[in-house]
Amino acid sequence: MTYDSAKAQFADWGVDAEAAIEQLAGIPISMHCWQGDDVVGFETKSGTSGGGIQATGNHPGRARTPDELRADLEFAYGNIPGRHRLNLHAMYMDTDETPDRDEIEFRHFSPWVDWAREIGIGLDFNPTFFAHAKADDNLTLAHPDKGIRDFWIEHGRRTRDIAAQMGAAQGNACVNNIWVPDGFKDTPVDRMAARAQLEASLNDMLAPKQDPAQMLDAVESKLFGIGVEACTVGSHEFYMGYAIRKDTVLCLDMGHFHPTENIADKLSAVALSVDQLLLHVSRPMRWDSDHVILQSDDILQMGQELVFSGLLDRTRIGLDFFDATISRTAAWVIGTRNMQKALLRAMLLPEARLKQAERALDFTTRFMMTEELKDLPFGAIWAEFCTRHDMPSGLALIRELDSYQAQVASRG
Ligand code: RNT
Ligand code: ZN
Repeated sequence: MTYDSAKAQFADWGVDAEAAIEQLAGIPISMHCWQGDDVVGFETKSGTSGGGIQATGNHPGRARTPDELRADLEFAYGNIPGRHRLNLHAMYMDTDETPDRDEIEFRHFSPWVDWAREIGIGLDFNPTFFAHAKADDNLTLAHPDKGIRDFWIEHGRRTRDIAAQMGAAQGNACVNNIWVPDGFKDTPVDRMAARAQLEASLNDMLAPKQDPAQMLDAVESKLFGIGVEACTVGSHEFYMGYAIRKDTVLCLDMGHFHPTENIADKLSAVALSVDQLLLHVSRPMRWDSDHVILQSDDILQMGQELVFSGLLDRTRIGLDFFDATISRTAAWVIGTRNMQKALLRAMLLPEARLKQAERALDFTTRFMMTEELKDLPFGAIWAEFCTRHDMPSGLALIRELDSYQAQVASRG
């Protein structure tokens, strides 16, 4: 199937494949640094995984240093069409110093900033409220001990400063996403105290004004995690309300809801109440297991909702998966490209005709169309998109991924 004949087939349905290719090129995906090293980070002072998140598997090639991680990222970006972003966690500092979390400064991240500028990507950022001795109770901002809370508030404030400096350096806002693990393994008797405490700590942390052109605060909810099965303090309702009242970005992680909930369905609902959204696109198999995203129905629906609900300009698309049983760089490349494919598939749908059928309550037409559209030659349009960006696809991509994995496999 040539591009021209594929394009003609889409044109029959009134779809402009050229326009879709152009639109997709303008959508950055914020790729998460932590897929490259199984969420370990580069702190020397403290750090074991924790907070109920853990990568499983021991595939060879884990990045052990910032230089290795950057090399892996460069390889990944080199096989993903378009210009993208890097979502960096505070535990990925690159410095000879050993600052604790409440001591970090911009300079501890400046190698990342210089590198991002050199290769032309934007940075997003995250405070790290896990993998630290002061988070061992799975309580941080909601901890009853003021000393512990103050430590984490200071950490959060510093990440906001760092994110703002990153945003200033790159000339666009760096999103600083707040996720805390706080919760209880067994049924608490004072949920209200914990939630009021989280609210008060967040207020303190967010009190210093930052320029929204430089950094944006986002808040990420969760349903439960390993070790916090009975109650997560920062639940969806908690952060939904918080984001509305405090005008922060609301982050929806696809793994942080009941497994049968449709996260794509939530976008239009929350977008009526919050201005900006952040996504952690993920694939929760049975729980928040952060499997690499596929072109599965959940992901395709996410892409379609972003396009059809007109939310692309106020949604930051971030990814959050980590799988250590397969090549980590292949996971990045295939996962990120799958997000792009989900968007492209949506852009290649005859949106107006589908919506028209639905408004006319002609569900038969909507049904016939959605099913017949699945047979259109999407792959030829995607291949053309890759070719125009000088990126491999199909067997050539697999050769690239295999050969890079072979190079890094000898890492100890
Ligand atoms: C944890 C959250 C959070 C983390 C990253 C590493 O459940 O999804 O986003 O995965 O911050
Ligand atoms: Zn997440």
